[in-house]
Amino acid sequence: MTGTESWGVGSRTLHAAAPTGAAPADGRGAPLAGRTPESTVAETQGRLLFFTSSPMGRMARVLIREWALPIDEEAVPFFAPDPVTALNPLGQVPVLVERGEPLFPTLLVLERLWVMAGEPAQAYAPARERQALATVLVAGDALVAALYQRWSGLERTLPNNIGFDPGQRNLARLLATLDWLEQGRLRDGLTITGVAVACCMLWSDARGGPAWWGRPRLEALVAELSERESFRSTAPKRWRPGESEQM
Ligand SMILES: N[C@@H](CCC(=O)N[C@@H](CS)C(=O)NCC(=O)O)C(=O)O
Repeated sequence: MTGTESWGVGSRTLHAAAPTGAAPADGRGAPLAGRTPESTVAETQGRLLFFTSSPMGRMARVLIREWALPIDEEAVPFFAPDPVTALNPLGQVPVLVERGEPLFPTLLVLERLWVMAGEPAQAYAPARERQALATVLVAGDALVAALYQRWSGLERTLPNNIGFDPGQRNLARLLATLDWLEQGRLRDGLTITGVAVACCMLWSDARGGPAWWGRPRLEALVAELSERESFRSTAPKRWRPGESEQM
């Protein structure tokens, strides 16, 4: 299968315009300059592959909706490594496909969406914030890895030869990153880093992940962002191990 073909599975949704109407005066959520809902529909520039409840996929979907980007959203079934691996050797989502060229991992996808949106300064200042965004994404990997390990139910097959529990270490890494962000590394409003950390922690809540609250700036930011239509319309379903619903 090439990058330009469709899976024939999942659902596709085109987001033609920012769902909450006019952009705020501070430019948050501003659509592309000169773009109308009609022209956006006519000029679809790419497609985003994601798993329905994926936190990394949600980051991209939120930004597509906030910025009314001409990207077709295409859900692929969890867990479908083969078709995803045909595009991304890591077998992970999100993957942004433009003119048949797949783009990953998440950091590059989010930065590409920011460029497509006209590089809104309110959302991202790469020189100052790239380290924070990259660190949040690594912490998100740690969260996902810790919960996958827990849910797999796989038993120990050897004595512990490394002296620590990798799942616990991944969760500790995540929580230390949240402390680090809390020390003045989060801006108010819709920023890419804020969207990224909010998507991780809201996914964690929906999956019975670790307690992360008690960090006032982060709590306030997640509460504010989760009220936006872009977050409401992409919220992951609640899921616990053993439930039959798709993860
Ligand atoms: N480091 C990757 C992480 C992406 C990731 O973890 N995606 C998850 C869904 S949130 C996934 O595809 N999981 C399936 C797998 O790991 O095989 C990135 O930045 O894109």
